[in-house]
Amino acid sequence: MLARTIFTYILLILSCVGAGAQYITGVMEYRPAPGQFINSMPWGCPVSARSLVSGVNGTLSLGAFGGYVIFRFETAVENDSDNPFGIDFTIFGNPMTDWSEPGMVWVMEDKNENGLPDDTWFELAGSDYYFSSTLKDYRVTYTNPGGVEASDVPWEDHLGNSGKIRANSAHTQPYYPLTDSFPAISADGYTLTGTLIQGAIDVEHPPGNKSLRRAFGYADNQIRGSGSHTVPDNPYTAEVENSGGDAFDISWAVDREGNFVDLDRIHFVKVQNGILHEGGWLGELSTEITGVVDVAAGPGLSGNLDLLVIQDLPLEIDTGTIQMELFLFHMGRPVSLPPIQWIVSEEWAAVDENQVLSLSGSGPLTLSAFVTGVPSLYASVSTLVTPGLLVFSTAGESLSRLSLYPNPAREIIHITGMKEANLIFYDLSGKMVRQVQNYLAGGDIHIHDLSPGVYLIQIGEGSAIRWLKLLKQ
Ligand SMILES: [Ca+2]
Ligand SMILES: [Ca+2]
Ligand SMILES: [Ca+2]
Ligand SMILES: [Ca+2]
Repeated sequence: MLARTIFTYILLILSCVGAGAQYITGVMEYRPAPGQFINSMPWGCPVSARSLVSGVNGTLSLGAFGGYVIFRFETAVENDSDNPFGIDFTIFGNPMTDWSEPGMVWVMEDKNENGLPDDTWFELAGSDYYFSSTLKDYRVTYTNPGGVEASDVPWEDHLGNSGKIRANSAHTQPYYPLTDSFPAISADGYTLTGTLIQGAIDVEHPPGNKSLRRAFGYADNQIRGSGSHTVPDNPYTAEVENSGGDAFDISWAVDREGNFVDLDRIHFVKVQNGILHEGGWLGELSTEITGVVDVAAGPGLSGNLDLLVIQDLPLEIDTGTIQMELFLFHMGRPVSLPPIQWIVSEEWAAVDENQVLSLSGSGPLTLSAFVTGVPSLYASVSTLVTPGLLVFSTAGESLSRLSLYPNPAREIIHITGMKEANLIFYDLSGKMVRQVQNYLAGGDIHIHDLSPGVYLIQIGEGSAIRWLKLLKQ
């Protein structure tokens, strides 16, 4: 009877942890950056780091840029070429559609077999590793503002930029890691070093704030699926397959010079927030993770392994030419770029054979690229082109002093700064939602029937177009 009870108990444990799947077995270090979740449960205390052990439903925030956690697996995670899509482990976070908080991932093999992460870290090169905007060895120093309540935490980077991790009313505890919980962090200030990526972030249009998902290779980036934990997502498709979450291939590991290192196995993983950005009402961008699982070996799953990636354009651009950056990957490693065909949504935009974008007009713009002859290898980016120079109407009238008020607005707006003009309202997808003919400056424009959100108002026509941005509440 006792034997049977024990047997049932063991079966229960096995089914609870996913029939023998390997999860994190220990956390070696948790060194968060300041952030709205730090020093509070359940996301930002030392015990939060331990919540990652043995499953995928933990709660850990890394705070702002550079905050990190290091954990280990009991048995090495093998870089097994039989794994689905070449993927070796999956990290789960809490991203949402259009809200990613990308964390960089580093791996280490316990070469000297002492059970400690004192060997060499190798970065897993994700899609954004290759963008010119990515900065390696980026250093940020945070200063403790002190006090027993939330207040802004000043930061300074090694390039001379500075800013603050802003306190918000939803989180009232101090954001700087407190000495009682984090004795290894100086109570005055400390510096965190890592790889900084730019991301594609728009926090100027609440409530529709966006931090777009990176193509592949980052934590807290792809949402969770409903399949078995040990059967990974295919990171080379945008869709969520199998377990979802963020799939990682040890074969992406590079040394400091960016050369691939071909590791056979790893024991330690470091996840580190790679973004330094305010998230508007969502607070600073901070990577969260909830657990990590070793992928089950075994062939039998196939899928697309090629991916074309274009570096995101800023939300608004105003220059005449821009060097586009695009990369073709096979199993996450860049291959030489084959001939590319571009499709532009506006005839005033063109991309030449050196991937230089030229602009001779303004308005919403979408650019798509595909590998010549392979339309399924496809990527696209969107932006708004605004005239960077002072624009005059055909009558020589200056349009430089346009103003729109009130803004934000609910019911009625007014535009001044010109005599008479035709107005066209667009939503952010580029769809025309309203036209006003022969509008006289200062007159009422009723907007109560527009849905809340951001609109772009085109004022004038032809060579005299100017744009204003309206936030409808
Ligand atoms: Ca692999
Ligand atoms: Ca070691
Ligand atoms: Ca996928
Ligand atoms: Ca998150």
